Amino acid sequence: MTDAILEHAARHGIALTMRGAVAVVSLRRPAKRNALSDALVAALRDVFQNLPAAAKAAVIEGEGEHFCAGLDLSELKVRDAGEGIHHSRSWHVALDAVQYGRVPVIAALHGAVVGGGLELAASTHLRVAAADAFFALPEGQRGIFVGGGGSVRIARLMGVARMSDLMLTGRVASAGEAERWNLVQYVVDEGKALEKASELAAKAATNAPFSNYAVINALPRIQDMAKSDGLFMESFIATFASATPEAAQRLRDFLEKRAGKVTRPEDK
Ligand code: 1HE
Repeated sequence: MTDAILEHAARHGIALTMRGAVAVVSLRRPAKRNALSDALVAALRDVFQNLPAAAKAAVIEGEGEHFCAGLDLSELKVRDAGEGIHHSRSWHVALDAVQYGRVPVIAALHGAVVGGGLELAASTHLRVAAADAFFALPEGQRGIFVGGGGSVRIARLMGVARMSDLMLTGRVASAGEAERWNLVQYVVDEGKALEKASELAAKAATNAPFSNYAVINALPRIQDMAKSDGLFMESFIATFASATPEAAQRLRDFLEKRAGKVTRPEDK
């Protein structure tokens, strides 16, 4: 990660702070509710394509009262077909950089998680919502459609029927509904999402890097495959993982009683 990328990103509303092995990426345009301008989307791409080597996991959060109000509507204009496709594809590149990078990314959500903000959240690997988070897809009300990968990623998380409900009726989902719908994996008290996401990221950062890489890069691709292709691919990934020196060391550590055991959940 060069200083030039960081400075450029900071000018366009993206800040990066290292907290141990966790890169905290912050949307910093609170006056515009962290609306995603074209420059901010490009900065997000640059930051995730160039995370510092010391980063073993990342958190993405939004400054101010809301995680993200989605596409910056002040930049929305009538585009010809070519321009429109390039615009949508630029989001796909940026959000692919979040999803298919080297490290797991955890979203800390609060307030509005709307439109492109929800598409961004869906490109991360785990989502933590504060109790005040709310989720909506107001594209239909604005006369547009999801263009940042939502028709694939959001639909896969919550299902087409629920996504259609949000888009057709303007329904706004609460944090509790989002958890029941599989959109978020954790709900915490208001003001606690960043803390919880950082704690989870710090845990993920202790896994073997190749295992994390396989979870974030192989799992979603295997879901896209036919069952027998997926099973075949799984055998390859499992073999690569267990052939790493790190796997050999970690297995020895367990067998020689130097590694932690799996323990019961605290609430049981
Ligand atoms: C914005 C945006 C924005 C706020 N683009 N400027 N997204 C939406 O349709 C959501 C539109 N926003 C809202 O519904 C609300 O702003 C919120 C629920 C997110 C927040 O409400 P609130 O009361 O805290 O803030 P506010 O007073 O509405 O907004 C504060 C300022 O941010 C105001 O500007 P100001 O100059 O008057 O101070 C708003 O205009 C500005 N602002 N949201 C631009 N989105 C790849 S395709 C993705 C397609 C989509 O994302 S569609 C969904 C777009």
